[in-house]
Amino acid sequence: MLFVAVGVFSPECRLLQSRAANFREEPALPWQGAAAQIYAGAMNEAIRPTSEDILQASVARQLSVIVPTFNESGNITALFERLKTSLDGTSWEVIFVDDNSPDGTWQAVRALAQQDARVRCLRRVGRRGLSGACIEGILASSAPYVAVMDADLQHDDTQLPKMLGLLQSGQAELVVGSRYVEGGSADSFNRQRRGFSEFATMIAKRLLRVEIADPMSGFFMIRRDRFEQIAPQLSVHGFKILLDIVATARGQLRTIEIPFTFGSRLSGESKLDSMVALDFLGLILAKMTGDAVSLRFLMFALVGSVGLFVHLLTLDVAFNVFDIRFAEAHVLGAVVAMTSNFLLNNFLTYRDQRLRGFAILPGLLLFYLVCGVGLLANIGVAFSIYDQSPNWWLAGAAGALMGVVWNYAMSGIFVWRKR
Ligand SMILES: Nc1nc2c(ncn2[C@@H]2O[C@H](COP(=O)(O)OP(=O)(O)O)[C@@H](O)[C@H]2O)c(=O)[nH]1
Ligand SMILES: [Mg+2]
Repeated sequence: MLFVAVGVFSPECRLLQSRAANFREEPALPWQGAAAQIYAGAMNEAIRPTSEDILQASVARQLSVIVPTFNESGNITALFERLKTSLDGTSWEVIFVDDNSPDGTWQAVRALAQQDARVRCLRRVGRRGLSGACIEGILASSAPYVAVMDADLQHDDTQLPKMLGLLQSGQAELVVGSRYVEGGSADSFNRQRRGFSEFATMIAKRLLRVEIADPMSGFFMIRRDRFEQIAPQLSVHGFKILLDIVATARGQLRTIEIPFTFGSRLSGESKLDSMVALDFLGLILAKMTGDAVSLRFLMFALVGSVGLFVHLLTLDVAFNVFDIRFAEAHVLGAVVAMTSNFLLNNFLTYRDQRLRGFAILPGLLLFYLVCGVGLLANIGVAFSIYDQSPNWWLAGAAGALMGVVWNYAMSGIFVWRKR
């Protein structure tokens, strides 16, 4: 009912209103006019809007601010207070997208949302990832302009009105808060972080032909219609959503960068660890190959080659040092290699869906099973190719490829399945 009330009284429903008006003016049959009045009367009774409803419906939200959070409970209220001040006079909302933070960030957000309707909480369970959180938050909102910013007050909220003005006036479709244009700075970075950030920016610019100075920024505002166009091609993995947006748009997004000073974190810790470099590499690879090459598959194959080395090493030690019979030493080598592959994949390839605690044991047993069947697939393909043309390396390589693809596909489904 609430939806109907809002719909009938919202400006977007002009079509509905004018149809209703026509209907009243030109009844096709004599009884229709009266019936329409009775019907409208009953409707009005049921959905009679309060003056507050009408006020809310007529003020269309201009800006949705999306804030991805993970363990940021100490920053929520402070950020909201800052937004209230800097966005005074604008119709806005803030959507916190929380990945079920152990520190209860989502509870802090819900408590705030109970007090102020401008606050919304999107709690995601069983998922992690900054880019995915931002994409879902943007797609769950409806204002014509959307901003993305950190929860920790490192991004300068006082720039938001200026960013909005640039979009509303049509001068830009994307406005980026930049640390690397004149007037901007990232003084709070330590040397190592600054080095990585600058190196990654240089690589991104060269390889993806991204023109802007700070494609790694996490602070930007974009027109909703432009975002919705490119959203289906964006990666939900990783941390670099702005880089993904700009690379995917291939220069078709009118962009303005405005300087800001990247501040210090108010409370909590940075979530970006050294693995960000891997994510970055994955995004570059995916964008350069039109999403044909997945970093996950490459990692899986790489871990597989490490496994071959581990297998041979174990076989060598068992057979030559401990005098274990060849068949047993070979089986031992296979089990050790599968175990180390499982651990490496759990730590690197699937670190965003990492199995922890008790889940590790069933995961490992399933991995053995998947690899066992993979070995049969490997042998089957190799034999059938060798039957047709006795070319040992072609048959061997085809068998090995079959094994890797099988193991990758099946362990993605059964071992590290998304929960
Ligand atoms: N929803 C969600 N938010 C995340 C995740 N990782 C980081 N964030 C949030 O993304 C923002 C940027 O992360 P932060 O640790 O501040 O990175 P830094 O500013 O580069 O050190 C912060 O608001 C984090 O709470 C995640 O996996 N899921
Ligand atoms: Mg931050």
